[in-house]
Amino acid sequence: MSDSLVLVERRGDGERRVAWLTLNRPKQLNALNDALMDELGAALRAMDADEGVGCIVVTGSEKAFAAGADISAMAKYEFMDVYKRDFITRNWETMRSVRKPVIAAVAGFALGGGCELAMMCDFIIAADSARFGQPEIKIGIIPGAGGTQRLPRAVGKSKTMDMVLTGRMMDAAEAERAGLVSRIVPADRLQAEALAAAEAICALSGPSVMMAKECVNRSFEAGLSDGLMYERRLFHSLFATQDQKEGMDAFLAKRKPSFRNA
Ligand code: DAK
Repeated sequence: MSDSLVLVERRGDGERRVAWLTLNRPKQLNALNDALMDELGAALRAMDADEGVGCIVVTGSEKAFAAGADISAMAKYEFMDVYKRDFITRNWETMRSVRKPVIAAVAGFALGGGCELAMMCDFIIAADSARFGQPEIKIGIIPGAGGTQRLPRAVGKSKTMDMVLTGRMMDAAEAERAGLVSRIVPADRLQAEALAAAEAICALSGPSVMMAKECVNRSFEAGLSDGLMYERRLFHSLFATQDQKEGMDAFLAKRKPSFRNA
């Protein structure tokens, strides 16, 4: 097994391929330390810039997507250590700047920073073995990578309060009912299903995929009128692309489109 904390592969057969990023600290249940987050950030930046990549999948092991930030690394920190060094904000925020779609393929534990990392991705495909939670309260802290902000946007206030204040876990079925995950698949099908979803995205027009992601993300930042205007302007701009002509011509000619990402 490689020493890398994040394994980077390219999967799929299409012209644009899937970047497959596997968190690789299995003995520590993929506890997220600074070195791992540095590697993940570097891989995300590289794959986002790679013209041959159309979609990114982030995954972990069968037992854990990630069981949270590394408690052994955090245990000794004082307030001034974390405040002055802007504790782990530096490498955690990379995910927010990725423009290509990122799918979290989650099996096993996604806890604390692991749940927050999954929520930073564009959508979550969960194995039936997945368990989500924000248990930080049990070790005397609170979620620090967006859990108190992204979880209520996904599942509402009541369930977020329940999760954050009691630290309990929810299983995949509850997570799907609550809207945290987009779909559940049998654990032994997780990789195949995530790859199929990512390949389907790779086959589409890259610019329209990126604009769709931008617009949905905008809905979390802007009021409705501004969000609608943002969508309208990007929608209009797609009529300047070759791929819009190709997509519509192909539909009318009853053939498969051949997108050029232009
Ligand atoms: N950190 C370090 N090591 C961990 C770990 C973690 N979060 N989770 C598990 N491990 C290690 C265990 O210590 C154990 O190591 P050894 O004893 O074998 O050396 C090994 O992984 C296997 O774990 P267990 O023996 O405990 O396995 P079990 O199946 O019995 O239990 C478990 C699995 C997931 C229920 C349990 O390991 C557990 O409760 N883990 C801790 C979960 C947790 O509290 N997570 C939240 C951590 S706090 C921020 C960004 C992020 C954060 C904060 C700020 N900024 C951007 C500012 C995030 C904070 C957190 O995530």
